[in-house]
Amino acid sequence: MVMCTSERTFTGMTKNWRMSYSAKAKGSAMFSFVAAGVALALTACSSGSGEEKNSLESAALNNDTARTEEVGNKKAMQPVVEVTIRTVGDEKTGKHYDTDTIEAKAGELLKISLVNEGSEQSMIHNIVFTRAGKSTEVALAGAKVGAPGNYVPDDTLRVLAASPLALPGQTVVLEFQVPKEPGQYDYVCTYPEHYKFMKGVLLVK
Ligand SMILES: [Cu+2]
Repeated sequence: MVMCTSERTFTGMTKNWRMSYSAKAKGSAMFSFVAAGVALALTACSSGSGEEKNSLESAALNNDTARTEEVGNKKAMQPVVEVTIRTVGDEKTGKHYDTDTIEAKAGELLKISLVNEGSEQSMIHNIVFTRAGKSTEVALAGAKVGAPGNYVPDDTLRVLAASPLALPGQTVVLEFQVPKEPGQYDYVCTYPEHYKFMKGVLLVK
């Protein structure tokens, strides 16, 4: 497929774009970008090879292929890095995360599994990633939001990503894209008063 050189280039560009987008919007909106990219790539290729394919039909026919490629390329081009963090301790022994530093590469997809190993009823935790030095402010704002808002303020300037609440014995998962700017970020549990003990640093390199 010598004549499809442009397809390869174009598809590559589309995939990168989709990936940077995927952290914010999973699902159909994202997939439509992929489908559009495939349609355009096929059109570009067809015009070179002389085949006459309707680009929309091609997109429809290749939906499954695109999805497979999407999964395949996601693995090949931007793996999801999985990290497990446990919350240990209780009111008496002191509650904390089992790690106070997470290292990540700029822009990578991070899948955090938060395992709540607490047993007391008040051992309700989450993990919220914030801008550097903003974890206490975010936690205090979260406490005001209260249970209806999962103790997370609606603040996209300071909050990078937030997990659901994990009750004692539960595990919750948070997947997000690490900031592209290397540097230090914070994470904290925003359940009331927990920020004093449950916090750490996300080092992006
Ligand atoms: Cu907590």
